[in-house]
Amino acid sequence: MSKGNAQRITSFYRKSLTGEGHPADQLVAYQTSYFQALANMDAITAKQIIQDAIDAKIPPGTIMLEVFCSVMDRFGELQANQEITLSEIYAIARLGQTTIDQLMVFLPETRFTSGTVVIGTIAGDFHGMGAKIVAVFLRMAGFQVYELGVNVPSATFVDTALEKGASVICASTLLLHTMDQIRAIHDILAERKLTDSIKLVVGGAPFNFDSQLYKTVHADATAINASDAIEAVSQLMEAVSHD
Ligand code: B12
Repeated sequence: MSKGNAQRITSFYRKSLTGEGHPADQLVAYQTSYFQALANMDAITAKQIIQDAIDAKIPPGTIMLEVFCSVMDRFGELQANQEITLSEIYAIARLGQTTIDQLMVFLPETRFTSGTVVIGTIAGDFHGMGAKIVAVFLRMAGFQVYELGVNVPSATFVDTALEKGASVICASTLLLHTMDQIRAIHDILAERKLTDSIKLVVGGAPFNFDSQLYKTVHADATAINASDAIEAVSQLMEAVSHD
């Protein structure tokens, strides 16, 4: 992919996905009511709030990142402070999954012209929503994306990338103790002399808490959310095509 092409894809989709210019207080109102609906395990109200935000012409990508993801982060804080139980988080995550499905309909994929990507959540980790949203955004940006799901062994990322002709592996983890598995993807790539032809992008909560952590696991890049993931993947696709 040419440099101009990568930049065009990135700037176009960033704009259409995140819809710059929506008043912060409008988003805060949706965040507050959506948070409340999930906390009450009220699926009907949660669905209605998301529909209201769509009807108010807030771009679905913005709703996904600024309402859904922000609210899940807030539940993460409550979990860390032990103000909410794991079984409650589990039930809330199930409701969250229906929100992803509700919004995905409004985030259609584009014809594949940007390159091929393999994505999954690393072995030992069953947090699957982040990788799923990144996959949706990458498809919108024209990437062909192979989703491996959760609890994926490091070697499977590499084997699938080779099989599908992918130039980028996207590995997600939300747990700190799975860092070795992420690093193992790089080690397998290095062992097979593939580091020039297949690049590694990592993401998830630990990488968002520490922006330099990706270097420790020898990844090529990280991105804090699905919108920024488009840019990171586009740049690496370009690097591969120029090598
Ligand atoms: C929901 C949730 C769960 C659900 C998951 C359900 C599911 N189907 O996914 C359940 C209840 C199962 C769960 C279980 C556990 N959880 Co949990 N969980 C969460 C919570 C609250 C939200 C995660 C989430 O889905 N967020 C919404 C998604 C969309 O956001 P995201 O994943 O961050 O993804 C975005 C970005 O990070 C980025 N991104 C993500 N992946 C990638 C990949 C690439 C390549 C790129 C570029 C970008 C990118 O883009 C995404 C979209 O914008 C987080 C809190 C948090 N702050 O993350 C804790 C959290 C991740 N969990 C935590 C823990 C401790 C656990 C358990 C160990 C608890 C336990 N005692 O058993 C277990 C682990 C189970 C396992 N082995 O996987 C901790 C992890 C702490 C740590 N340092 O390791 C957190 C941070 C909570 C906390 N603050 O303590 N959890």
